[in-house]
Amino acid sequence: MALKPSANNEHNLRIVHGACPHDCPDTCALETLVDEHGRAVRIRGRADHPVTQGWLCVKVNRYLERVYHPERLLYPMRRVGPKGSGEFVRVSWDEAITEIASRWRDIVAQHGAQCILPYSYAGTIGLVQGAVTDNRFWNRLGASRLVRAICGYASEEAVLLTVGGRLAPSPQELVYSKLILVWGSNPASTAPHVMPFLRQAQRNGTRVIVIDPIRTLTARSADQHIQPFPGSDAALALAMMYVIVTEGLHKPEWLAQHALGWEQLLERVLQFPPECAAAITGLAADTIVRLARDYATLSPAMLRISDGINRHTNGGQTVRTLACLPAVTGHYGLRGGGLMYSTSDWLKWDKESVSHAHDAACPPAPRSLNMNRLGAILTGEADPPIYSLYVYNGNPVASSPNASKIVEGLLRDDLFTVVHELFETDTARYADIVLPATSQLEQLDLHKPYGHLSLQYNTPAIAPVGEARSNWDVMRVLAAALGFTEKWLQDDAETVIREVVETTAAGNPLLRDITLERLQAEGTVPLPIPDEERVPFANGVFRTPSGKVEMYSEQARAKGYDPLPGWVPEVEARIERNTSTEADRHDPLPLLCPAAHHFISSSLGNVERMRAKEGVPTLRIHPVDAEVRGIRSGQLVRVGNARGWCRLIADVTDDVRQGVLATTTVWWPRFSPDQRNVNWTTPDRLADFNGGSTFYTNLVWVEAAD
Ligand SMILES: Nc1nc2c(c(=O)[nH]1)N[C@H]1C(S)=C(S)[C@@H](COP(=O)(O)OP(=O)(O)OC[C@H]3O[C@@H](n4cnc5c(=O)[nH]c(N)nc54)[C@H](O)[C@@H]3O)O[C@H]1N2
Ligand SMILES: Nc1nc2c(c(=O)[nH]1)N[C@H]1C(S)=C(S)[C@@H](COP(=O)(O)OP(=O)(O)OC[C@H]3O[C@@H](n4cnc5c(=O)[nH]c(N)nc54)[C@H](O)[C@@H]3O)O[C@H]1N2
Ligand code: SF4
Ligand SMILES: [Mo]
Repeated sequence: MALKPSANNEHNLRIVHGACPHDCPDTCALETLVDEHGRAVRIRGRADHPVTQGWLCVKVNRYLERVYHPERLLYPMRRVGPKGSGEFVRVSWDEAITEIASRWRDIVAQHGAQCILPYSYAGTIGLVQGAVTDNRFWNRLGASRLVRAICGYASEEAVLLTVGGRLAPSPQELVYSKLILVWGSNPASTAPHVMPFLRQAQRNGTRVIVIDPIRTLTARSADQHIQPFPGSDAALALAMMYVIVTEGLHKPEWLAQHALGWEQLLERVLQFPPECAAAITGLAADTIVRLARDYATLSPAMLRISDGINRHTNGGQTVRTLACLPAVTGHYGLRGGGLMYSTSDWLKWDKESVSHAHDAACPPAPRSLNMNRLGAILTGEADPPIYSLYVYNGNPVASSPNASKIVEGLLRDDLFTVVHELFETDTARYADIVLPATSQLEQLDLHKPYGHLSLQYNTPAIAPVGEARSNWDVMRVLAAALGFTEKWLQDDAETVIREVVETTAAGNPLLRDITLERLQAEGTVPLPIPDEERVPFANGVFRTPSGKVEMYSEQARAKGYDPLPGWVPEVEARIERNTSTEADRHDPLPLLCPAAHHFISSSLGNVERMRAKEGVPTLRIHPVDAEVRGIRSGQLVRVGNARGWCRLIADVTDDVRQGVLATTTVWWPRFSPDQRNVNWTTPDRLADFNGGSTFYTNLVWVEAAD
């Protein structure tokens, strides 16, 4: 148990500035209070930070329970039992590194370095412990490259094709909106520091409308909640455009000046009158008409999306269609209007200094493998096969789709698996070698948020727990063990940050006054964006090749996509009906599995307090759908399809619309019935754009299981 300092003994404590490392757009500014024994006794949000505003979310507020968790991995281990048994013995770091290096040397000699695959995603999204670790060593080795497409790859590409940059305004700008349309996004759980600005706007009279098949925490406090069928949103957006145009509420002059391909898009729009979209979305035509009028007339309107909406087989086209809406109404470039997706492109780190991919020491670029296909890759899709997998910042057995295939792959006798982790996750159980990782309080890093516009420096607050080492420190020793002598593989984290910041600053005036020393001294450093540039696209220039909103996109066409936005049904198409009868009880229904309030993907899923608050892995099912299947609340149910099944606890509720099922994720399989979670059912099929994931295009049957 962490000691709680009272206000009057806080002066004995050292305050260390940090950054929340998790995959959350808020990237909170942390203050860790450390006592004279070097132990962290408290963690809190910085009061002087414009977005953190002195508070942390429920997940990280009691972070020390994770940092000092009794099950932290403390030293390297080697497997002694069968794969998956969790039987390990302690070894030294030297032994572990020597064994990994020698196995890899053999694999490189026999099969080539491309038979080694790093697998990681967003355990920490720092520059050094994330991006640099994901690149430098692996590029030097010539390992297969991982396409990190599990989260927002389709929406990212859709936004880039349409407006040319992920340039969301900072959340503070929401107070200037007259309407905030929160579309397939649940900030009350997933970006909680957006909420005070949304509330402030509501107090000023702003209307907030949430579009989500589930009555989420965000939807509960909205002025209106609209529940379409999943995967139908592009049809809804096209029908909104239909109403806007036929009622003359669009902005023809703006479109003529700033949009490319409006005439072609209009032809498509005219195929989606509200009655037609009503049948696709399961909404009343009148709801669509009123939504369209509100969106066009309550100006400026902000369209808030995140990545939830893109995890469908039609996710790319859906986001492209949505990104055209603010153009039809001329909301782009207005303070409080436009598209609020991600802030990632306000500043881009110099790619080469992050990756050193073009350094002479690196072999030619090897093949790229999409992480969404991990199970397939390990069981035959990759040719030549993968003989070694190195996992860090990720927990694929819990969080990646079609998990039974992943487990099948991890059980291969000829696969050498290394997992670098803070905990013995379900994935770590299949490792041949387990390495202990530091937590954010024990490592150094620099963070560039994707939800606001301040850089956050993270100074280590405490010494590593046990023998834990940071991601980058392990890369450095592995590089040395393999005889890679380049300086950029040996530099410490601070030197790496200096290099990336200085190299980026050379080509970017935003960093002119931002030095490593300043980041260290201040912890939080706002990007000095001039006032007249704070509103994205205020000058009417978009970052596309034409400088316009590209409704018609030549780049999309060149990639083999439909060059125009539009709606296509999902690949696992739902049976379109609004009713349910006894005869329908065996029909499959779409199962959504969005983010849980108390976890971040599977991270924190082993912290007792978070698990207790989250309760149990439930299946939310509408009373009508439950009735025909004879399902009651509290009952164990089984959901499944050709990929696999899992058991969940039924929660009969009209929080989900009829014809749609929902669970929340990501539960650790270990803490789920049958040691399997919903990802035993989710597809490893790729989205329409960019190899994105499709977790939410998932039809399952559901039946009582007890
Ligand atoms: N508490 C918490 N916070 C998190 C995370 C977490 O796991 N827990 N995860 C982090 C990560 S990795 C990410 S990417 C972000 C995600 O942040 P969000 O995108 O806000 O979260 P999701 O829960 O993935 O999806 C948001 C909503 O989209 C809805 N949705 C799904 N499909 C459709 C559709 O077809 N149409 C419509 N209209 N709505 C749809 C879901 O019902 C869900 O409520 O959150 C980050 N923050
Ligand atoms: N069913 C379902 N599955 C989903 C989603 C969903 O909505 N539904 N969402 C998907 C999304 S949006 C995402 S982004 C992915 C996320 O997938 P992952 O990025 O794999 O996220 P986590 O499952 O949280 O696993 C991260 C792991 O990294 C570890 N870790 C944290 N910090 C460090 C560190 O510094 N070093 C090392 N070595 N390890 C560290 C944590 O302990 C944790 O076990 O999940 C996806 N999975
Ligand atoms: S998870 Fe998000 S809201 Fe919570 S502390 Fe971290 S950055 Fe802030
Ligand atoms: Mo994500």
